[in-house]
Formats: sequence, structure tokens, C-alpha cells
Amino acid sequence: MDFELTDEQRLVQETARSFTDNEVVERARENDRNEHFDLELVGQIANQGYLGAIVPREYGGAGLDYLTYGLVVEEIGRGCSAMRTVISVQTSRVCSSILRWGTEEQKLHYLPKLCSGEWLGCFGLTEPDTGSDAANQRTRARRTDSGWVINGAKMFISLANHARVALIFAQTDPKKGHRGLACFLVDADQPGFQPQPIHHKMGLRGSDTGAISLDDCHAAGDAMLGEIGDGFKIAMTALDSGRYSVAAGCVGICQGCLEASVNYSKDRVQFGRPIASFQLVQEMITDIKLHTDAARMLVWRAATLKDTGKPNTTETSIAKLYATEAAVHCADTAIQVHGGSGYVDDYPVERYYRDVRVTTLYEGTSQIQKLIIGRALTGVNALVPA
Ligand code: COS
Repeated sequence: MDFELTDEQRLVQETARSFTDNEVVERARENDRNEHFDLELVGQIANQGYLGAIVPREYGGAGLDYLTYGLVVEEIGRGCSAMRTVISVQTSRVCSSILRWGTEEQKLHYLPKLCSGEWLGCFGLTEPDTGSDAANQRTRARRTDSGWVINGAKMFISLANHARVALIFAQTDPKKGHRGLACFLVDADQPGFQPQPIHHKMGLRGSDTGAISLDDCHAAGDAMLGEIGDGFKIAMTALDSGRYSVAAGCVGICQGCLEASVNYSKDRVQFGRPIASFQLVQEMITDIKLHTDAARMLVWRAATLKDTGKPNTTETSIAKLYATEAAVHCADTAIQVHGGSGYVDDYPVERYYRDVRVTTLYEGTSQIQKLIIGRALTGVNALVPA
């Protein structure tokens, strides 16, 4: 693996860095305070080409490789995890699924609108009673003369309230278990699709999260990704991309914690000298750096495997597990460096601490990642009773 970025990758990285500093960081605190989902900023992010970044140019994307996409996600994640979530969902879950599983017509219909930000998309897998056990979908799809009717409920869905198209996972035949699942491209602009905002989240307050009620929702006969029975694999391949994106965003949080802590420690004077001169403060900053670099290397390894078309589910889970836990640790440590000042939102570390907490929960909890990794190592599926 080459640790040197190409000139093009470096340029994309620098552009994303200055965009983040000039446009995203500026608004992150106010949006967080006001629980404001900043559609104008989403539009700017789309104009940068960051929605659907890995989608080939012929479908309206930026045609980036995974490593370069990860560099962008890291920078936006450093600035604002709520906006990073928009990129992760739109790009890694929605666009990557359509790209991987869609017909040519579906790709041409959806991808340009999603990449340009004209439409937002959401990913309806999680349900009120279905989280880690993703195969156990309660939402049902019934065939009709004109297509499908879908009934059920989805929970904790990012972009639910602003999506124009929703990838909805539903069971077509409960007797078949995960082999009965299908993934529908559902038009969110119909009466049976009813999103409800979820408020009072610990973090990601500037992101849009909702519950969706599906009451006789219609999907046309050809509004399905893949075939009946492909639903679970579609979800898992989307998560292979989504987990990578979350991991890259968490490297951004780690990096943000590092920069904030270094700056603060050089400014803050106690006992007549900057606290950066104290060994125990340097130890905390070094610890943040260690976690940041290790997380970044794991993300880059997963990217390299993806970009060379090699199996990467285990390495993606390792990157996701490590980077999210590292970011939780770094945010905690950065607040310790900031002392009382880290407890209010004058500094970004307070928001990092709240925003990062969900990352070890969504896209598969840390425990699920450990079971995926453990299964790959031992060949034993801990989720199947012995
Ligand atoms: N890529 C492609 N196919 C995959 C896959 C992947 N990454 N992971 C599993 N599959 C396939 C398997 O090969 C298997 O295929 P067959 O039916 O042909 O045998 C099928 O999917 C079922 O796989 P498995 O037996 O591993 O399913 P489990 O029910 O044991 O579930 C876990 C596995 C726990 C890994 C899965 O349910 C999971 O990831 N849960 C967490 C869900 C999650 O992240 N939710 C968050 C949603 S977004 S906030």
C-alpha cells in the first residue's frame, strides 16, 4: 500500500478542507443549537460534487475512488457530522445500492438527481423492532396487479423527512426468511409514505432523522432493486459502503479533536505557562494523535481493498469498529484537555462528544462489528444457536 496521496487526491483533500473551514464549520454550531437541517448547505455540498462522489461521471457523479471519497468524508466529518451523515447516506447507502444493483434505466433515472442534490434519498432498513437483526423485517410487501403494496414502519431513518426516494426493505414471503426480502425504490411523494421527525437527539441535531409509517404505499412492478430475495444482500453491500463512510467521518472527528486540543493547550495558561507544556496534557494529545493515525490507516486499508475490487467486509468492519470507538475516546479526551471550556459549545469538542456517540450504534453496533470480525476469524457464526 502506498501512503503517498496522488496530486489529484491531495487537491481534492485540500479543496474539501477549505470548503469545510469556510462553509461548514461556520454554520455547524448554529445548526446544532437550532436543530436546523441546513438544506442550503446541503445544496452547496452537492455543488461540490460530494453527494454521489463515487458514482461514475456518466451518471452525474464525481467518479472518485473510495480513498479519495474517504478524504472528502473525513474533512466534512471534521467540520460537522450532521452534514457528513447526508453524504454517507446519499452516497454510500442510496447511490451505491442503485449503482451496484440497479438496471440501466434505474441508474439513469435516479443517480443524476441524487448526485446533483435535486433529490435526497433515504435508506429504510431499521424498524422499531428490527435493528441488529436486520433480516427480521416486519414491513410487508404484497404483489398487486399494478405492482406492490407496502405496509410497515421504519425507524431512525436519516433524511426521512426530506427524501424524494426511499429504499425500503420489505418481506415478500415470511416463510423464506432473509431470502424473501426485497428492496423497493419507493416514491416518498405519496400519501401512504408518512415521515415524522425525531427530535431531542443527543447529537447530530443538525441532521434530519425520522420515523416512517408506510400505509398502503405503492411501488410499481419495476421499482425494485435486484430481484425478490436480493434485499438482504443489497442491505449488506450498502452497509459495506456506509460503514466505511462512517469510519472516514470518525477519522475527521479524531483529527478535529487533535487540532482543537493542540490549539487550546497552547493558548490556555495555568500555573504561569501554557498547559501544552505539561506532560500530562501532552500525553492526552499524543493519545489522540495515536488513535487518529491508526483509525486513518485502517480506513485507507479498507479503501484500497475496495478500489482494487477485493473482498473487504471484514476490513471495513475493523475500520468502522476502531475508528468509531477511537473517535468516542478522542472526543472524551479532547474535552479533558479543554477542561470546563470543553463542556460548552464555544469549542467544537462539546459537539464532537455528542455527535460521535451514535457512530458506535448505527451502521451496525460495535458488538455487531465484533461478531462479523469474529466470524471471519473463526468460521463460526455466533448469531446462530449451536
Ligand atoms: N455482502 C454481501 N452479502 C452478504 C454480506 C455482505 N457484506 N453479509 C452477509 N451477506 C449474505 C450472506 O452471504 C448470506 O447469503 P446467502 O443467503 O446466499 O447464504 C446472507 O447475506 C445472510 O447472511 P448472514 O447469515 O451473515 O446473516 P445474519 O442474519 O447472520 O446477519 C449480520 C448478519 C448480523 C452481520 C447482519 O444482520 C448485520 O449487519 N446486522 C446489523 C445491521 C445494521 O448494521 N443495521 C444498521 C442499519 S443502518 S443505521
